[in-house]
Amino acid sequence: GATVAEHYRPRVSYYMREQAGNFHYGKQHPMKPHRLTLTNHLVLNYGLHKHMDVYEPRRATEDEIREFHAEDYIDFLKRVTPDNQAAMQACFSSFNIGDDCPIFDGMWDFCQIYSGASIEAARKLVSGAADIAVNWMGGLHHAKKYEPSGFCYVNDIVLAILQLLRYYPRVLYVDIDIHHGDGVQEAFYTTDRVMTCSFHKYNGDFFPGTGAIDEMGSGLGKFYAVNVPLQDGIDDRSYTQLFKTIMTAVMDTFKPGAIVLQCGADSLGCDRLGVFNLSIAAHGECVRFMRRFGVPLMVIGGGGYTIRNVARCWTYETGIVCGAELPSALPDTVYRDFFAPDYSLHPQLSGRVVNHNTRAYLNALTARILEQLRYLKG
Ligand code: VJV
Ligand code: CA
Ligand code: ZN
Repeated sequence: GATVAEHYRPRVSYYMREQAGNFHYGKQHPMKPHRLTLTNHLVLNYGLHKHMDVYEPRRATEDEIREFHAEDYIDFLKRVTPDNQAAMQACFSSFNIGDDCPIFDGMWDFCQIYSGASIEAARKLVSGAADIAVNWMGGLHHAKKYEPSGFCYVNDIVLAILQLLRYYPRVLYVDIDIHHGDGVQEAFYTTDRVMTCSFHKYNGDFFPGTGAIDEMGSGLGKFYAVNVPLQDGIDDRSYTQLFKTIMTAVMDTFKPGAIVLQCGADSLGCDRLGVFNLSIAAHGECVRFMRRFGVPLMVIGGGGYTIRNVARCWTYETGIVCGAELPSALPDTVYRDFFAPDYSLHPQLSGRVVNHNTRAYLNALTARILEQLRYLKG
């Protein structure tokens, strides 16, 4: 099991509902809620529940979801089913339903479950009863006020940040999913109370197509959106160095009262949809780095499509937030076969990936972002 390695022992709240792992987006769809079940089994069998308060959160209510989403979009989500979707789409507009965001059985229930957990996690931080709150079910950063997008229907992150803003003057959002955190950025684009900062693959074509470095916010929010566009194959050293340099400057200038960290695991090497080359150790190093600031921290999931690695990554990161050290040999679970042949928390990455982010590119990127942040000073 886990052994405690650090002196700093934050109070950690962990949100999970067993049912969440049983939803299906559809055969062949890359988003697999089963990764949540795998994660949970590893977390429990490592004994990490002894280091946290584990909660089975309630569902978000319609009123709570209305704090961000439009009434008729919510009506649509609530009422549409695989059987009535043709008729529903004829009377409502189609709301961007399609291959990426299919109508599946229990979809609204799934939305209420993952969003309820993020809202509760945020309230737990506000109440002061936890220093860190973890919800691997959440992190669905693409959902918009009026429509679903990129596997995301309800934007639990926006809902959680709205809760945090009731108490904290400034909230920092950090997104290490390989995709741009467009839904969260858009929701807070014109305010200086939320800084959004996304690291992502960007070439104008990779989904969702936004997140260029010159998207910086507008009105009062000008300079409060930070975008870090990256190319294929970024490796551990480049990424962690870039992340730490930028986050140090962000923390120093923005001074948030709370941090929301979206930990999409599709930035890992070997991800089914991803093109980066990060190890679980490097991904986790970003979590460790944000934890060190000692600011109330919400840690949420997101993408991740090679599900054996998603479960490994989020388990490792659950250990990190607890300050626990996990032995590399995975504990036995009923899902042991997923982790063959190595049965290790830290599988070997493929050594054959080329890093298309040159030193010169990364240096120029860093310089531009540090310059953007200088406008916030004073
Ligand atoms: O690239 C796209 C959009 C298309 C249109 C729809 N087709 C299916 C794919 C191309 C332009 N969408 C992305 C969405 C990525 C969402 C990432 C979500 C997150 O990780 O950031 C947060 C949770 C995309 N990439 C790959 C796929 N869609 C994809 C979707 C499928 C699929 C295979 C690939 C949907 C159904 C099936 N296969 C059967
Ligand atoms: Ca991102
Ligand atoms: Zn993603």
